[in-house]
Amino acid sequence: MMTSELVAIDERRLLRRLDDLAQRGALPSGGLYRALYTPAHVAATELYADWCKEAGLLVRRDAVGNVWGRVEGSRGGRAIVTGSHIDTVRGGGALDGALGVVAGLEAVASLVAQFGRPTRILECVAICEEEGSRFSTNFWGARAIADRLEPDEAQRARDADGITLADAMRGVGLDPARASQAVRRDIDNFVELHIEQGPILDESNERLGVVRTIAGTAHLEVTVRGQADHAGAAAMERRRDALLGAAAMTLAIAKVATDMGPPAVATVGTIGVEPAQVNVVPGLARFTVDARHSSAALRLELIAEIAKACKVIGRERELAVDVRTLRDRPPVQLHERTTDALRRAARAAGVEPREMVSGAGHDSQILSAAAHAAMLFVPSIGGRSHRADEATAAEDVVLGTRVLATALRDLAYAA
Ligand code: HGY
Ligand code: MN
Ligand code: MN
Repeated sequence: MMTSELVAIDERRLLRRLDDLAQRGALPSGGLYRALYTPAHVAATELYADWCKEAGLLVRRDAVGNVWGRVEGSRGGRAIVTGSHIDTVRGGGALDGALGVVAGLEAVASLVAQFGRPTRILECVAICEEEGSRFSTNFWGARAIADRLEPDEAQRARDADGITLADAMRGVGLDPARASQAVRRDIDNFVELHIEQGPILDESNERLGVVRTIAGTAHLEVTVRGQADHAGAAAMERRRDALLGAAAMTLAIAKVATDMGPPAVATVGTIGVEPAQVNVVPGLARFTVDARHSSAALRLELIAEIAKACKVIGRERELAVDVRTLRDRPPVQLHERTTDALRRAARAAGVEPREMVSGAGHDSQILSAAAHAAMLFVPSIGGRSHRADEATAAEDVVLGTRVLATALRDLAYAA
């Protein structure tokens, strides 16, 4: 370990770049949307690549479009990596993912400028996709790195217009047949700075958190089948309205999570009906459920209770109910010794970081299968995230970046 002084960074450059990145994908109605392989996404990754070049890093776009900036270490070995995702949710804010992308680069650039070549390979990365906001898949970038892509996934995943992920890749000059070449087996540590996205740090007036556990997430698709009917001629008591059933299920799902208590959460985020006509009783309703818990056992119980509640309502209303699992990611514990590097760096700033559970999903949860992963949180004002007014105080953005840089110095410049 080197000196315990906090690493200096270029604060103005960091904040300006966060603003610049937020212009890529800015929506006229407020907020931003950088969906994988769209022009806004390409513009953001090109900007990031330019900044990496400016810092004198070796820049590379991998087989799925993750962009890496690298400095070789004098002793080689396995790499020390920092970064986050450059895509956003629809109408998202300027920091979810972007903070870890811009701060990661700032940390690496500052270290190289001040301390020269590290002993270990040091890299920053803009991960191409994490949010699942365009295609029927998520964590595409991190899963490619961690060798967790499914066979033919790029051919199967589609966006709302029916465009396959494979075609979208071709559209930006990537070959879907080569996606597996993005795998990295030589990463030692992955350290990610991220906004908390919840209210805990902000409400307790704490400035830094380290993540011990990332909650597991299940995405379910529930299909409810009743009977389409005439909206004028079918009497209310004779109907088998699929949407009314789905509405009752939505309320029941929220109750299951509420009754289980924190940190159980369950969200119905999308719903559609067929035939979707103003004067037809819906014969089919289909909705998604996002269910999360940080305990492996309680998460399974939550999922089972949700499925049971839907089935019970289906029986009561004479509706057929099918519950399908779209994706299922168990909770993940982050790496203790790598987290220690963050704890030491936070203490160098005079801050005892809070030990936290993340309800939000992160690239680190995927990369922890391929590397020793650790995460640092800075406060989200009002706990706001996945919305346009997501914000973190500038001094916390700066503090988080300096602590990240200090932890990376600890890891990458060790004798
Ligand atoms: O869904 C999540 O938790 C993440 O923001 N993608
Ligand atoms: Mn997000
Ligand atoms: Mn994120």
